[in-house]
Amino acid sequence: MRPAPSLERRNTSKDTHMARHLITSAIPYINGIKHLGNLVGSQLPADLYARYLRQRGHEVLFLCATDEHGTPAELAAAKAGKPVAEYCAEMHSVQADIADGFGLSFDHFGRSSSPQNHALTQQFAGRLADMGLIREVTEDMVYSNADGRFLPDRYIEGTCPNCGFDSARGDQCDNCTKQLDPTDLIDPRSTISGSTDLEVRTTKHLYLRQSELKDDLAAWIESKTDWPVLTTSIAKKWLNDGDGLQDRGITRDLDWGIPVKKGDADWPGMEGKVFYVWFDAPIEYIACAQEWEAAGKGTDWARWWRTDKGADDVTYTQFMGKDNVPFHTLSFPATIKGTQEPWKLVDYIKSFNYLNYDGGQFSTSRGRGVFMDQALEILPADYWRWWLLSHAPESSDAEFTWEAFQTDVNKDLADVLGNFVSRITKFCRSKFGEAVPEAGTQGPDEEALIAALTTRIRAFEQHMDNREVRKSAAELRAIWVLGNEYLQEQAPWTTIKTDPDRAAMQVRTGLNLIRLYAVLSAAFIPDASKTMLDAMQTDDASWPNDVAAAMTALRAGHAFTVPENLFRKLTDDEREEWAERFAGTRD
Ligand code: B3M
Ligand code: ZN
Repeated sequence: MRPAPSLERRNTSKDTHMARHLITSAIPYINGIKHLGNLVGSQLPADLYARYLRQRGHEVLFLCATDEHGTPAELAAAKAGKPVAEYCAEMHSVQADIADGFGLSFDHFGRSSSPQNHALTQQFAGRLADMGLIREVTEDMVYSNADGRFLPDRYIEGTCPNCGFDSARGDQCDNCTKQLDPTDLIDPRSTISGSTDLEVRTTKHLYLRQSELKDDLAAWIESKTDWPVLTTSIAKKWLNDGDGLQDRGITRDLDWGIPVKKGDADWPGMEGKVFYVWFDAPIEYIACAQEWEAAGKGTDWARWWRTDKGADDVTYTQFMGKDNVPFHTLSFPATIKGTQEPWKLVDYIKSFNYLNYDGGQFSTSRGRGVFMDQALEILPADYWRWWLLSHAPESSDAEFTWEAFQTDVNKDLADVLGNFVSRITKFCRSKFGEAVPEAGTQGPDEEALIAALTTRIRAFEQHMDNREVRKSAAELRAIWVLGNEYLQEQAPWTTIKTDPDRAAMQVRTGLNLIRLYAVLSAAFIPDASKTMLDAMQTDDASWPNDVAAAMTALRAGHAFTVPENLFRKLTDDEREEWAERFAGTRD
């Protein structure tokens, strides 16, 4: 029997791939402006994916926030001579503005110090305690006589027992990434005063019994066969070493942070202590959705986060640098799983290697490399977005050099894409006027072009769906090149002398390519994409599911304008000036 017409319509007319995607980027520490290596390791690829999925018609919730607790915030505020809360509020708005400048399309940019995160973190801790997963440990902590206080992990530096690096922090060695306890360090010193007059005193702390969840977590990681090897190899390393799954202290002796409470209730013996920043930071992913709702930007946060409230059909992807992987593959899932409540677990963890700067590392303390605010001072966001994404450190570390940046920007953006747009529009204006010319019909060459485009666009979609950033960029570049090759071979400026109708058709094909490029490139270079659509005087940004149809979207007679140059070339002088400026002179 035929289905009822209404049902049939529902089944056929709707985009059958419509889905719901929750996307989070690792939340940047509040202590200062991030460099381009940080940007390409989390926020930028997350934005690329969010923009793409929205374009494909999916429902997306894209969240990020500032990570405001812990010693980095305290230290930075002290250096700035400001109360921590005031410092954090200021830096949050600085980071939000810069994110905006890069076109990061967060649905909400929250704060881990929000009331929502306070309540939720305390609620999680209380629930974990009820589940028997928290134990109170009386332990020996490092106390600094000179500073008159216990020193949290990050206030202690010393030599790494694992690799011998002489500036390992009390929580982790930046050189070999080993997670450490401060008492592991050789020759420890206070980073507040530099004092080595440290002693060990007794104090009480809460530990999350992650070890209880080891088998569950191991089976879960084992089931993630489609995750990047970088992600699963780090997770498995921690699981197999046992290292990542030792019970973790989740409280600290600090003033600034989320007070230790059992839900709403006081936690006897824990007065004056706060939760460890790595306990509350990932919980902010959830609290951020509550903040998003509280800000009136959406409704029903639970629909994204609670599998009993509709989140079971959400696909959740996290983006982060490799140093954050242990916390997202093991610690945070332990927090979630330990509650045995129906919280949404991550479905895919996309992690990145490091981007290095010109033969070394980016260095915040030495001002080495380009920081996000400086980048926007010297060039518009799209230049950076394109270069960083097309060089995303996926399979290995990558390196930023000014030579590569100049060469690639000039070639890909100015010569290939920009030049194409400018040649077609200017030629059309001079020979046919500022409207899509009517004459001529497409032939075998255009059919071949459409076939080649179709193949590449389908490959591009595949790479984007798989969150393969570099491959997507390479495919997009190849799609731009197809247009250039077509133009070069067809040479309408020659054709017009013998066959003006055919030249008109070639130009019409080129103008439609511009619109197509605007659509396909939008997630990478949103500003240029908008300029192209505006120049084509269309708001038809529909995805080219049918490439042949997309190539006739702009009909004969449709008016357009010649845009300003989309991208300019970077000069040798600029390259040299910038290389010198960002080489790193201590402030
Ligand atoms: N703030 C570290 C970082 O910015 C940390 C990430 C937290 S994600 C929950 O790399
Ligand atoms: Zn080390």
